[in-house]
Amino acid sequence: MTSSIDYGERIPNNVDIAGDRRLQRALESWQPGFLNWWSEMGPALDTKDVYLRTAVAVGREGWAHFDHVALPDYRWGVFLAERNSDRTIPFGEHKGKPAWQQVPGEYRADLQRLIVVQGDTEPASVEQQRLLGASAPSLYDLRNLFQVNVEEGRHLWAMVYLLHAYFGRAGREEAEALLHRNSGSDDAPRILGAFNEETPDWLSFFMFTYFTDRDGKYQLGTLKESAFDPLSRTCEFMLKEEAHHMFVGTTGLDRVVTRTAELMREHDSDEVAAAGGIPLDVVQRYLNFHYSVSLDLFGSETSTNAANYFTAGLKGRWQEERRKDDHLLTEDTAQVDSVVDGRFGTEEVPALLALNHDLRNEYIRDCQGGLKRWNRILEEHGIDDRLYLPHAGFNRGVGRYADHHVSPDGRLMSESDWQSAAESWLPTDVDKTHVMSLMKPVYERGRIASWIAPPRNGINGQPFEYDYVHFN
Ligand code: BYC
Ligand code: FE
Ligand code: FE
Repeated sequence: MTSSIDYGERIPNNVDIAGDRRLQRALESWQPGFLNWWSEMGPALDTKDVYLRTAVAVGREGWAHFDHVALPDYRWGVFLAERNSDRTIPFGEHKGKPAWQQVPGEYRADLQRLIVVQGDTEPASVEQQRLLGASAPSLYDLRNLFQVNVEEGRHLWAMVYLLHAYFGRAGREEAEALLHRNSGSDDAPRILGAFNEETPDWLSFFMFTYFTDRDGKYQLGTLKESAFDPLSRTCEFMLKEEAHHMFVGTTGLDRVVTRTAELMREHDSDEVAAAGGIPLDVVQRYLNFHYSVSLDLFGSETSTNAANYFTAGLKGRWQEERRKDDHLLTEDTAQVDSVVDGRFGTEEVPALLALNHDLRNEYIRDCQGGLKRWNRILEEHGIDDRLYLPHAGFNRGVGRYADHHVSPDGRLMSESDWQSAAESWLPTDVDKTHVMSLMKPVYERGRIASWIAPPRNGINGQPFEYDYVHFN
């Protein structure tokens, strides 16, 4: 069955907001604040309209509709995946009981906290990407940026709906606070570290959508397992949109590596900066940075929070239902990567404590896919250099490695040795200046900046030359 979405409503939705006057009034009174936030903190570039995808239905027959729309008129809505009324809780101490349609009192604070943390990241990323429109390498890329931005805005709506619908007055206050914290702000920063970093250029943007949106994929995947059914259904729908964000990162980096490889061949040198390219070692340093700050988003390797969330049924494991164990984990142990007596080793801990480590390792495995693709591109161009994922202990601010100094190739070092080598591992001022110098907008149809190859395909079957964005 497909429930279609009525775009005549002020807040398009498939959760019958109109049937609950209190909720409708609460969301309608939050909406102007959101629109105000969007105009102040959202995309700074002025455009007439953009070729965007909007959710129109939630069902098998597809859910997306493409059209040129003015950004401020984009219809941010509330869409949940269809309800399965037989759904039972897949893990934890309530395993096998019916999924919750309301929030149990004893889990109110924890669930609210998880929803607020998730909700906080969504507008943060829009704020981080605010200025990128001014330097888009093509109209196709500009359109993809805005698509990601409007959907992250919608993900904020998704969490705000849950706060308003299920968490009463405290939820409404948290919904307000989501518009007041800002990425990088001194007095009211965003909650998680990576969301207070800058995304000043498009290489950073592609790294962010590859590595940081992918944390989103894994965190949403665990919340999709939640016993709280409205959260589960929300996350299931968000994951459909998330796939495109990661596509933007994956193919964006494919195209950067392709262009760099072409220039290396053409000039028979890895010095491609003068030719308007991004040298491979700069790509590696950006990768090292974004990967390491994204690993921090998984929290500590061992976490009583994670154990409590799991036991309560609030947050599961990646693909919980496919795991072949009792889904309770009370008797199990796990090996966690550690530094033991000054060397890398593992430590055995109760499996329940190791869930952040488990999720992080699923994520790392997924990240390897990009490295394979980019190295295949280098190989196809006859280039011997390779990109790699740094050691999980490199440049970490959270968890067991935070007190250690680890090189990208996995050596434990003294702090001073690490500091003096960091120049060759993390983006330098020279790297950033060079990358910024390449960030000149290209707004003519079918044209592309010097530092990136064009995409293989356009969006929704349109050619690369399509007029994805119109200006005033
Ligand atoms: N920065 O037990 P611990 C996305 C705090 S991305 C700052 O180790 P826990 C998106 C932690 O809150 C997905 N603080 O960790 C991507 C705790 O504080 P309290 C976002 C941190 O709780 C791109 C203390 O340290 N979604 O959607 O197991 C664009 C001890 O924590 C950090 C979620 O994160 C940090 N990096 O796990 C747009 C899902 N790490 O409680 C969007 C919801 C830890 O002692 N969040 N802390 O005051 C969670 O599941 C968990 O809160 C975390 C942390 C995984 C983040
Ligand atoms: Fe999101
Ligand atoms: Fe995303």
